Amino acid sequence: MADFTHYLNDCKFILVSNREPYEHMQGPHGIEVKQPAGGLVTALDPTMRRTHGTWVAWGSGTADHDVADETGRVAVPPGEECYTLRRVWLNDADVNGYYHGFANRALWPLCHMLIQHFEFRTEYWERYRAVNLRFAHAVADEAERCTGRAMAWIQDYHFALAAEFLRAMRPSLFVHQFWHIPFPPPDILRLLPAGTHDAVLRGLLGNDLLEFQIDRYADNFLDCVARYVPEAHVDHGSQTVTFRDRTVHVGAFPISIDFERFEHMAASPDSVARVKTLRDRYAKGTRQLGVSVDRIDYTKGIPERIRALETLWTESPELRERFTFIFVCTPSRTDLPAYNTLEREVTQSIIAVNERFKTADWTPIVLINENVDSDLLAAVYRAADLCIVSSLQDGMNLVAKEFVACQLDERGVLILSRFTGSAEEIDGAMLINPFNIDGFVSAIRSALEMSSEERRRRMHRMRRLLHNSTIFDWLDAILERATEIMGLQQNHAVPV
Ligand code: ADQ
Repeated sequence: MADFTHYLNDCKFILVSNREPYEHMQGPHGIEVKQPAGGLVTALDPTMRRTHGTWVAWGSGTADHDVADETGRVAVPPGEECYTLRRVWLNDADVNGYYHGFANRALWPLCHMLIQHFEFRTEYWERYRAVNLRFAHAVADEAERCTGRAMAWIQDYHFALAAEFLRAMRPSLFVHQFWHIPFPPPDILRLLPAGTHDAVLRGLLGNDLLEFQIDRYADNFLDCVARYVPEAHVDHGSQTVTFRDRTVHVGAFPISIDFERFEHMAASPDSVARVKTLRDRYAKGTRQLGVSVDRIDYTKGIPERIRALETLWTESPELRERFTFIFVCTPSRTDLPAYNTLEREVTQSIIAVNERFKTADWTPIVLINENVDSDLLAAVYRAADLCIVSSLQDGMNLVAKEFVACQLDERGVLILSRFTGSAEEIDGAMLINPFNIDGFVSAIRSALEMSSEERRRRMHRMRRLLHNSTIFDWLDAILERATEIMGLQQNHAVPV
């Protein structure tokens, strides 16, 4: 595992995210600790352990209060206690306004340019501001506790305003932020009311460095600043903004996965046995197996995918019984009506497709409507002949990269929406436009007909590329750039 401590010598590292790395829950036998399975926690937890930093996050667990001190601090990981988790407490109204409201009903659809889902309410915005301010206070307090330098690293669209608040509280603190989702062009951002879209931009300009997944999102951000923040000066060439006598750096840092971990999971004896079972059941003889994996979210192009499969089996009856599709999807954001409606629609349309085409020994779509553990996911990816990622917009999309990592036999074809960040990085996938159903269908058909040599050639190319572009390379590139800018700032600091 890569070591990043040299970037953080004598510098306190404060990480800020909405979700916490450890959640304490009331269980039937007392307090239990849960660690979310996400790639970000897996990548950052070892760095936090080695640097003894502080992770500031929403204390969402039912027993979080019971184990934290009066400021919300608790030492983690349980039993090892090498870094501090500082919990920020949110009540139901906070969660409703800040998280479900402004973050997920306003910013999420706007950034994905799916404006039919966009909903702005003043109360959401006010809660979002209040919660961002509360997080900024917690971070400033953590920075105050150290004598030397400190670096705060903010994650994502939940905290568009935190950097500006922090800058006012602790002007010397180095602050940077990774924006995991797309950033929209000016005409979309301005659907937020006047005074709000420019406040979001000014908030983000509180950072010293702002990291996006790809250059296109960074360019959109710079275009928005040029248009809506008159006092800022944008230099597209150097990707910098001069604002209030400071330089804000902007750049592209494509996130990735722990490639070797997925490779190892796919290669394990358990996985080999599961691959055999899956292929015996769904891909015997000349039958092929497709897969998709996602949270049920309107950005992921799930209805479009079902429609493409239905059209394929309608127009090419010879492919019935020759191609089975495993649909792994997990409900998400179930507190929002749009997500509940989508989940119902997805289930109903899969049932309808199966009713229409199924035969005595063939079910076209196998629905796994739950969260699957990553060992099983690795086996499903390895067993598949093709994987479909059909997002209408997606910051990066890690499923595409996980599929490639698990394709040890280099048999699979990746059908990838051109509207994902991954599509701009990975060379070797079949790119589709999920809005163009006919083009989508013909891509699936071509993938099914693709020769094994062509599949191997494409997959080999993608595997080679992603081997050298892992989540650790991502972290390394960001910390290297951040410390470089920090060094530049120190060299230019005027002695007082
Ligand atoms: P997401 O929108 O959640 O992430 P994605 O990048 O695909 O999208 O990551 C989803 C993760 O959840 C993957 O690791 C996947 O394996 C897992 N997952 C999904 N469904 C699952 C299931 N049913 N069972 C088990 N695991 C499942 C946001 C942005 C993305 C960006 C990431 C990281 O929207 O564009 O790539 O953050 O920056």
